[in-house]
Amino acid sequence: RLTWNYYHNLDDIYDYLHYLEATFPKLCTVTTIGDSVEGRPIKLLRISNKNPNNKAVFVEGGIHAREWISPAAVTYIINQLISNYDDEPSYIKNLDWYFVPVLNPDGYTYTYNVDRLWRKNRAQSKTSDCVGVDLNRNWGYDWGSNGSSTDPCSNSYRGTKPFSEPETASVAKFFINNPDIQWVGYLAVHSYGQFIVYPWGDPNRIVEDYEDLNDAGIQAAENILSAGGETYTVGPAGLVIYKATGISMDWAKGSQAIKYVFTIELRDKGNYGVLLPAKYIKVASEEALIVVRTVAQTINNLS
Ligand code: 0X9
Ligand code: ZN
Repeated sequence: RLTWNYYHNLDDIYDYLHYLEATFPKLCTVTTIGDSVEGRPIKLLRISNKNPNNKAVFVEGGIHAREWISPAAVTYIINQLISNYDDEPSYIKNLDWYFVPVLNPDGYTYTYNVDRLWRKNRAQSKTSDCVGVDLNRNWGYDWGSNGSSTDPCSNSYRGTKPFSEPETASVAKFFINNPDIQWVGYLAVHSYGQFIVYPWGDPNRIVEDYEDLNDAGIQAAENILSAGGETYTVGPAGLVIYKATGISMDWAKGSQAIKYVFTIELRDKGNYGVLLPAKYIKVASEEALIVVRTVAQTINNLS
């Protein structure tokens, strides 16, 4: 129902999720965790064998509208896990997987139809004619300070308060409403730059289990290389990329105490940037899948 030869629109991505639920009803469940500013549903796919002991991993895609490789890679990962689920190793099947391929459906629709370089959501400001909040500056952990902007015209505008936006608030609400899910992983998929980074977004703070996260990140980057993929730089986000606050990954670690939390910046290193040609979807998505598998293996080795 989907292909990975070109970038699909939102309707095709959502149709694909419902196709999976209809085709694999024992494994796949689609829910709407909330609605965007413009009223589009934010859809979540759960893949689970319903083993009651399973721990869980959340995969967030499409928070930045113009990073089209992100929803493409997240749907690719879903497709790879589901198409041969029975033959997947136990490190995959012993986890429950929660995928949001497009956390910013308004922005994605806008970049698809109107302005290819749109990044933020489509919230109207009360104080400015500029549109949009950077949803990756709007989360309720370390919100504010100078890792984000107070200017509604900025591409890193943080919004008026933590979780001011329905897109980020929907994820927080989903976590609050499901206190029994035992989260062990949170992966945010972005482009570009070829990074595998972990908290914090603030370069002046060091995460306490730095070594565990770095080891897993290095292992993922090595696995990508030995599979013939590209070079990925591993490290703390604020140091190896730049300072950013109110990001989802920091909220997952700092507020939800999730152990394995990463942001992946997929291909490339700036030649095409967010305009990555469709012929690279499969190779870039395969690299994202390797990160997912490596994190799942790392989690499996814990217990
Ligand atoms: O700025 C962001 O939100 C991410 N980069 S992107 O080019 N995809 O917009 C980086 C988030 C990772 N965190 C930090 N760099 N601190
Ligand atoms: Zn991004």
